Amino acid sequence: MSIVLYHHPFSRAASVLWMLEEVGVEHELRFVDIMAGEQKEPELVALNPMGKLPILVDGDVVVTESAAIGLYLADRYAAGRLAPALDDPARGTYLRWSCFAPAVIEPGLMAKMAGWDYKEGQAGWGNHEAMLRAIESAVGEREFLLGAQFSMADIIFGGTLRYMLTFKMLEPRPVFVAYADRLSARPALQRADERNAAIRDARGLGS
Ligand SMILES: N[C@@H](CCC(=O)N[C@@H](CS)C(=O)NCC(=O)O)C(=O)O
Repeated sequence: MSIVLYHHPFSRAASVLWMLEEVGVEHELRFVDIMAGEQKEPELVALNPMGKLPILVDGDVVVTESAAIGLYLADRYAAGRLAPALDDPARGTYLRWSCFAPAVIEPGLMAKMAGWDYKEGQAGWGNHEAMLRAIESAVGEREFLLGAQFSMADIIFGGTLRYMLTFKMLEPRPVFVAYADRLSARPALQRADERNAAIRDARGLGS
């Protein structure tokens, strides 16, 4: 099997499992005990100098950064289905919100939660209320980010939103919750959740 995901169910690798389920490509999971610090072992640092999960290895290709893993998988194995074609104008919206999640939502919510002092004009994530309005504009009036068509951008962006809502890092505005509910209905997400829970239980990791 050529695709290997270094995985722990309490890490962003849990969302990559959802990506793999949506893409429908064969893969192997390799458990990394992040609580014991295995991600800092030389073998893994050789793959990801950050010493972090997730790491996806596909033959000779190593991809880290959850968003990059999703974009890679969609382009390589689900082009035209989970990723708009290179000449499809929808690709602009697709890339826009795929990058917005790690570049704006994640640091923006972390900054808010940790009470960071920063200049909105200099920090890439900017103003908190503007970020919330941007999220609303993305999902408020359409089923998925591209309209009726679900795409990898929904896993990258929506996966972040779901996580932030679950851990109460994002205020539960009705349109955010409704979008997260639409994502929760995806069979591939339900399969991924079940597999993550089974690994958690088998390893006695608690919830
Ligand atoms: N920007 C990275 C973040 C990766 C990350 O922070 N991973 C966490 C788990 S979700 C991790 O490995 N933490 C363990 C550590 O830093 O030692 C991504 O999106 O993949």
